[in-house]
Amino acid sequence: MPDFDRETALLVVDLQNDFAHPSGSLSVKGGEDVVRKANEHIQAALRAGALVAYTQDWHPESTPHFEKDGGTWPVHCVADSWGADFHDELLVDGPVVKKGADGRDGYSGFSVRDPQSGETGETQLAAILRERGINKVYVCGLATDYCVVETALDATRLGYETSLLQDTTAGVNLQEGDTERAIERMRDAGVGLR
Ligand code: VGL
Ligand code: ZN
Repeated sequence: MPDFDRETALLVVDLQNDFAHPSGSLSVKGGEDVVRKANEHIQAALRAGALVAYTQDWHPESTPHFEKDGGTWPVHCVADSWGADFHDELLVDGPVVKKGADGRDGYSGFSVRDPQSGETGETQLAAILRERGINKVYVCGLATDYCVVETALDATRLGYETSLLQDTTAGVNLQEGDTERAIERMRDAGVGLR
């Protein structure tokens, strides 16, 4: 079990229907188990007075992120659609950061990127953690090989003592082994594996 206290945040990454529900457009295998396990951590975190912060992938209808517009992915997490909603079993009790609402995307919960210019910017997440005096974060959610890895790497870069809740995440695995490689990258960057 992670050690939660008032200076710790649990970051719950993208537990939205399109990733976590079996009929989501980018459904990740085991997504609903991740929701259930996340709920246990969320309850423990709240009991200990820790912050629980959530991210949502939040895309416009057209974006170079989507295959139909020249990118990689099937249409998913379009702003205000069912697919972008949190899975309805998820306990939501804390600040929510929507990534990409302005058409910029990127995988990390901390940063966004203009798909045309490549210019990067910050989301509200770092400010939320700063305001609460957070020094340690645990990361869980979907998907290990995209948004979870990038969020965890940014958290360590920003100086947070960062751990991945390894049984509370699952990967897309576009290529076989992507999840293992993502875990290697986190380990190499000093992210704790729990
Ligand atoms: C994600 C693929 C595309 C994620 C977001 O949340 O990991 N993956 N957009
Ligand atoms: Zn996306």
